[in-house]
Amino acid sequence: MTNNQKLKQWVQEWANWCQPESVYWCDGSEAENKRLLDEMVVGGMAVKLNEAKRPNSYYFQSDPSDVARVEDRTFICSKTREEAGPTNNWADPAEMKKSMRELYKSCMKGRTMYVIPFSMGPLGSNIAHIGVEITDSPYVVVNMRIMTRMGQKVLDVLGDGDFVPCVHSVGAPLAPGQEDVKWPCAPIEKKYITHFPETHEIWSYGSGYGGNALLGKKCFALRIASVMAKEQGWLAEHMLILGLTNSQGEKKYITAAFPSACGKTNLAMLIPTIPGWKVECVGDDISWMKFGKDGQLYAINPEAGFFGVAPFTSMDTNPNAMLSCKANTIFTNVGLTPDGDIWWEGIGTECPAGTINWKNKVHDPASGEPCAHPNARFTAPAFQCPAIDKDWENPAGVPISAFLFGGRRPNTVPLVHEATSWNHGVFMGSIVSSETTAAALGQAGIVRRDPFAMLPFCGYNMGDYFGHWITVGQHAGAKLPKIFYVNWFRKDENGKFLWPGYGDNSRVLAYIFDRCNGKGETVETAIGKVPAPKAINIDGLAGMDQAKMAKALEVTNDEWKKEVTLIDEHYARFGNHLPKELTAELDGLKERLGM
Ligand code: O2Y
Ligand code: MN
Repeated sequence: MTNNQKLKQWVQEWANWCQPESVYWCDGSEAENKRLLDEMVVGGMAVKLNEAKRPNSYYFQSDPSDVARVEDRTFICSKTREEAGPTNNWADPAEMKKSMRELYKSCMKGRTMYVIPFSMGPLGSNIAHIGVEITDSPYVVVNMRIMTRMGQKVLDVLGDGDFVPCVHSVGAPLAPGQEDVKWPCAPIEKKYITHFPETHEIWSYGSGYGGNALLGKKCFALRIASVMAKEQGWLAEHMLILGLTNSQGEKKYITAAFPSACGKTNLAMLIPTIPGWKVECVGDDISWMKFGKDGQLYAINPEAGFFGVAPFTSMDTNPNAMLSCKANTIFTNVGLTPDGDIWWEGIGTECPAGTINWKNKVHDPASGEPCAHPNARFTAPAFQCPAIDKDWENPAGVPISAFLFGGRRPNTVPLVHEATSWNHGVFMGSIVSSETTAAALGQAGIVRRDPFAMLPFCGYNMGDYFGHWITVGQHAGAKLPKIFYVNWFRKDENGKFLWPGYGDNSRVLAYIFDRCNGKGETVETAIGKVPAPKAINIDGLAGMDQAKMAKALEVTNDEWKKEVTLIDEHYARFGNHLPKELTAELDGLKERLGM
């Protein structure tokens, strides 16, 4: 329990307004977790998986209308539209609160209001922050128990301190006697995922899925935390964190920002193909970094679990992820096999006859319909990852030696290049892009900018966010990480990938490791330093030779002249919020290209 008066009052006010049948404070215990899961099984919302095959694991199917984050329904409600910037949906905070309060009125009728105190980051770490989510979804409670540190221990650390208040409702009140559905939610036009940067509040209504409902993740750890980070001089980033150990036993930590669906989880858990090297995982999605007294940036993973995409995760593509979800895992929108286990496309085995698809129908492989929804997820405890780093819960964080940015580009962008200065690195982050594929929504072959992989996650004006990164580089006594840009996805003239990816990405990581030690030969180009021929070890790499490597690393000024035109358009969006340092970087690039 708690004596935090502000917290108690806040909960009481929302309980009065939402009218739940009861209010329950989560203690985070195993018994509580089991009770909630059992209740959901009895209520038909969850299926307990076969204990012998998938111990203590549960299966959920969402409503077909509630399967992913809803960016169109996500709002940054700063005082002015300008503060939200050109890349966010903006709404007036007072108006948004007024209309959402109407939606929240009596919205929890017939349901329990759960109060979830949670810590983003190891309890008591000075890089961590505390939030409290109220929700009427027991599914959210059991997921938050995996994804965060939650319960009484958080209230003990909170004392009478400050917390980020997070309000969530599935928006589906129950009339007396009304039977519940297995996945309650509201129609799309009533879904709202809203953020109030001035007051560090989050209000979410109508969705029970992932980033819309587990408010510690994208809403707090990125959108609100990015605002806090700017105010307080730290970084809240959409970055994996990995530990890299070379064959001599020397270790460095690296973070990497890639747009969603570019393989962050795979890189975070990579198994190197170069003998003697080791990758260990601190986090697969989000990194919070603060300066230590020694001037280095120290990172924590604010999360405690993985909310990973299931389809195409297999013992071939990511054995560590597969082993992370071998027990104590929640699966959402995957297939359910007749023997009570899970299945999805690309899992590496034949789909057993009689498997139920995510829409609760017997899967028909001939139908062309997938068995698992493409955004089907596993929620698995991070400590179960066989490659988890021994310092993943170190409250002091891990010291960062390098930042990587990257996206999916079939041309133009070399396999790896290095910034020549901090501001040049910020420039690289600001132009992160991916080319759309046929599978993505909309047209294929369009270059989409996703600066710092934060496009859907920056809680304020993205131009000011660039400015914050410039300021971080001016921190007194800072020993800043080196900055690199990688592109695993470059293709040859026949449309074939030039680089094998997966475990062989360790060869690029090894080169980056050497660069951080002042080793590894480079060649200067207009866009930065690329590895000299033979600087990347390709020993034993089937199908690779120096000619192919040269293509993977090639910087073509004509391609970059076209790119600069696109960067001009991209930068124009930010008007006078674009830092002058980035204009200077772009001008420098133009000059080096002879433009
Ligand atoms: O669709 C969702 O709600 C999940 S999105 C997500 C989940 C885990 C890690 N990253 C992401 C993302 O969109 O970047
Ligand atoms: Mn992500």
